[in-house]
Amino acid sequence: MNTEEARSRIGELTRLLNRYSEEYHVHDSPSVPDSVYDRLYRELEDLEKAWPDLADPGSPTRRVGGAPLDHFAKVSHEIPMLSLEDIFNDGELVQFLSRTGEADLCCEVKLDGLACSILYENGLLIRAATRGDGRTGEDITQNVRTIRNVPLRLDTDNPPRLLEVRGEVVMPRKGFERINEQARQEGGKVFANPRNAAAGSLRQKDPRVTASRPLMFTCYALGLAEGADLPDTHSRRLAYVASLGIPVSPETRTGRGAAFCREFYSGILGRRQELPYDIDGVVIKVDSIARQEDLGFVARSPRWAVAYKFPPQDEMTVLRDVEFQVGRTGVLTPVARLEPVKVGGVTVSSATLHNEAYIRSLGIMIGDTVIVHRAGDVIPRVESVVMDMREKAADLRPVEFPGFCPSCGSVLERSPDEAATRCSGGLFCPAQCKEALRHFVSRQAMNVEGLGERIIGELYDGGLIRHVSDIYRLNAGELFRFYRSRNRMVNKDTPEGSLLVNNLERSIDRSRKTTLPRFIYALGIREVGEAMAQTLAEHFKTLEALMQATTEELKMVEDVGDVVAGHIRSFFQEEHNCRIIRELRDLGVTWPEMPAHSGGGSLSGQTFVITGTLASMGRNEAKQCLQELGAKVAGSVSAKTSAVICGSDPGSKYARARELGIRILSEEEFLAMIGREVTG
Ligand code: JCF
Repeated sequence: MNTEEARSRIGELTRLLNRYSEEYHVHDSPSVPDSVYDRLYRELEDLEKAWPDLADPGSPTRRVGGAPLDHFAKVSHEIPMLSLEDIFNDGELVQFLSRTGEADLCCEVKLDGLACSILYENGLLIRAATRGDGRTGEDITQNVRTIRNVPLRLDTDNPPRLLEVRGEVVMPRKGFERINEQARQEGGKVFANPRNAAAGSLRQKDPRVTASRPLMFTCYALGLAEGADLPDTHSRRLAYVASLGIPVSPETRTGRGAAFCREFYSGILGRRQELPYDIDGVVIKVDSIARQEDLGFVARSPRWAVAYKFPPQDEMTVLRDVEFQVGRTGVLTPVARLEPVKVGGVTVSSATLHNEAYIRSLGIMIGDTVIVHRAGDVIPRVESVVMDMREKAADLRPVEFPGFCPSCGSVLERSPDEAATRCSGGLFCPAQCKEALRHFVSRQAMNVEGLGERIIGELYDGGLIRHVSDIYRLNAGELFRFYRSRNRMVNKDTPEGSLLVNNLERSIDRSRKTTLPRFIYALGIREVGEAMAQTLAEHFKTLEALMQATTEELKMVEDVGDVVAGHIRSFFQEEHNCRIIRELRDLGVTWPEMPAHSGGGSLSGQTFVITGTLASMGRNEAKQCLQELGAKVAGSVSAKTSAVICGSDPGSKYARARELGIRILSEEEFLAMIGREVTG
């Protein structure tokens, strides 16, 4: 290869790889497999090694360069980076709206991370800085270059001379959990929450460390701009920025008035847990830049925007004790008993401490003041210890780890890789048996209403049920006798007593008619959750086929690897499990045949993307309609998208679809396609 050929190939590879990287990290829709990316990347690396002078400053190989720093240089923000005034209730919202007058508004989510400024000169990333005090920040260019969704070069042939984009750097919750899990196993630094993890990762002296952290940037404003012909509203500026390949939030809507703001606020609050990153409120901005300039600033915040904060998810309380609970598969979970405290309107008196390694990494002691975190419906967790409160704590004592199962006294097994401690008692362990029973009757499994944790415990301890099949052998007479002998208030002659027993009998009977996916899930095979049970049922069609499947046959199923296949095989190799299944069927547990077709819907093979707000139904409902007809629903637009369904206020996906020449369907056309009446 001669120099000219190398130059052209380096240019081509740089462009290609940057496009693939953007598809992957910004749009979540890679058009080539990782293996192709890796091969081209290595080719580029080799060429750049052979011809170092030809390397493009925007090359993907240049993300991690530079040696570790011993300090961060100062950067002054020519246009100060503002903070937002917080509001907390509807009264303050109304006040804000009266200040802005009748104006178009742009609502966004408020990401809980670190503010950051990124400067592009002639389309190339040349500097990145923290917010600092708003006027002076720290130069973190080398670190920001390692953030995968930040383009090193703007995606345009005609870049502005200068463009400063401002936004938030966050660590998605999944990535946060992953790096913490790893840190716990390797004895590294464990972060209390994703925000701290993002901050710690961004202020790293060694950019290679930052590069190993799953960070994500989202632009929410512009700073300096020269030689750019900017649109005159905030929302259109975001769309412009997005067209350059800079990530912006998809959760952005424009509208007017208090009702619009309230709806956006509660809509996002309701979906808070579904978003992949933490948010702590919504931001409401006047959309017109001219109106923004009229309104101006007070002190350090603009008068044209507010942050409408969500109720906090963290509170402080005292750790009273730690107990160890045994789960269905024998795993011991340490549970914190807490001084009751209200978090987000719900009283919390216990919280998970995950596992022993977590307890050690927190350095927690009984009597400590702790921060509990409760998000949505998930189990509250102890997030951190307030070490400053230790001096005042009179009697602290260490957490004692049990040497034997607290339920059955069996030996505990500690697996080094899993960070889990397991009871080896199996079906001999009452705690494991009760949990298996509880799982079997749960709503997503056999759905036996009225058979909760307490009654299961009583029936088990009373010897009426041992295995799941015993549930279908219970009869009313036996139940009455049991409850009377236990001196309960339940007795055949009182209406409450007969009601309880009769209802229980009826719901047990109703649960005999089930579906194959539910039944498979109810068995409680390790690593077989609801989605896996569904997949297995669709693949094998009958329980017999699943029971007889070899490891090789199991591994042909999507998402089934060695581990899951191994668990399924060992479950059905256990004669005891097969006997219980036979008993269940003999006792009348049945399910209809799985439908033979699959992938036969009228829209099968097509992929849709939904953007904007649909008037006639929510997104989830629209998604379900499409899936029922065999279609796939993707989160972002790529060349593989069949059509984009566009509601009102469409986001950047609309622009992207236009760019790629992908078919765009109005809500009416969408409704017609799925065979729904078009109303209104
Ligand atoms: O997501 C955020 N944390 C966020 C912060 C979003 C915004 O639109 C902001 C901001 C801080 C200042 N806008 C301004 C002007």
